[in-house]
Amino acid sequence: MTRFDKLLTGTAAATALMASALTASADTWRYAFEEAMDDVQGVFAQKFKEEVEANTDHQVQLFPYGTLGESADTMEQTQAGILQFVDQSPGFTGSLIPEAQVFFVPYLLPQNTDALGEFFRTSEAINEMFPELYAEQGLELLTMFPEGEVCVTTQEPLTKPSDLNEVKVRVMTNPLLVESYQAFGATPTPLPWGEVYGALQTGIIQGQENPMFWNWSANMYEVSEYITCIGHNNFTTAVMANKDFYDGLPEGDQQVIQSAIDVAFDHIIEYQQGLHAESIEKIKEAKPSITITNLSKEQRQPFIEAGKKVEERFVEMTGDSGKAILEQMKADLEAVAQ
Ligand code: 6CS
Repeated sequence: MTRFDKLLTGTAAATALMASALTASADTWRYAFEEAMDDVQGVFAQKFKEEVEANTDHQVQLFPYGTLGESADTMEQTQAGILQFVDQSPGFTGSLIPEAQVFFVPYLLPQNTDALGEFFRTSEAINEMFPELYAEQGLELLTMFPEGEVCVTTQEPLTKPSDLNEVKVRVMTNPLLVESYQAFGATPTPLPWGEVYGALQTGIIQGQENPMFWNWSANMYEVSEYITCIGHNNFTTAVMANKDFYDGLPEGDQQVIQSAIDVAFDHIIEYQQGLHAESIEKIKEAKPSITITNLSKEQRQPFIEAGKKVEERFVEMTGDSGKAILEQMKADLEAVAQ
């Protein structure tokens, strides 16, 4: 049984939202995210709420995953102005904003949380280029932040791309992630989150990828025998507001929102110190038979080679705009590395 078994879908989610919209006053801002209250996105959202409520007369009502449907539903609700804030990861934003798939170019991002924090704080691509692309979709991009190294769960050992031959690996609904797992030799299977546990349990898929905190908290270890970190990615997420709502706010409220985002950002970077290692310990304790492996530099090399094709595909898929973002991100990462 997962914590998400009570997922509301379709009509039920819409009814819940309507009911809450009717009871919420104009002073209440609604904020949906893709995880549970005590997961990374939930910890961020709680800090944001605390800051906003301490500094304005507004209340922030939080909607964790499972209360309003899938990521695609909460994005629609935000674009429609029913929700004021949403956390949606680029893994689900790929068809809306193709350039956001840059976060799935393998081996682009470093794994160190502090370096990533500095990158997201200072990056011109993140802070100047992406907001324009989100604005075109009616969204005010407030921040992006890392959620941890992504590792792959499977039923059999994974040390080289050929181990993924005929292995169905669930990916978020993002075309470039499909390209990545094809390049790695697997059979990628895009699915919304709510279908993943059941699909692993029934053997419809054999693997999936996620940060270690999520492999623990969403019980991915229960339906997997191996967890392998190949170093190919770090999970990125994005928090945004409905743009009309945001633009219509008094400057004072916009400033409170921006500083609440800054406080929550620092908090979430700090919160994640040691989280990957702690999650590994919890998984091993809950399931001693599981094998958790960090591939060596040599073992990663074939995955790195395969990943080069994916970067080329990203540029083909997104043209000059994607190429400019990719180049800027590389320059921003280089500046942080120095
Ligand atoms: O894999 C997913 O779909 C989910 N993974 C994380 C870490 N957060 C939310 C997302 O839906």
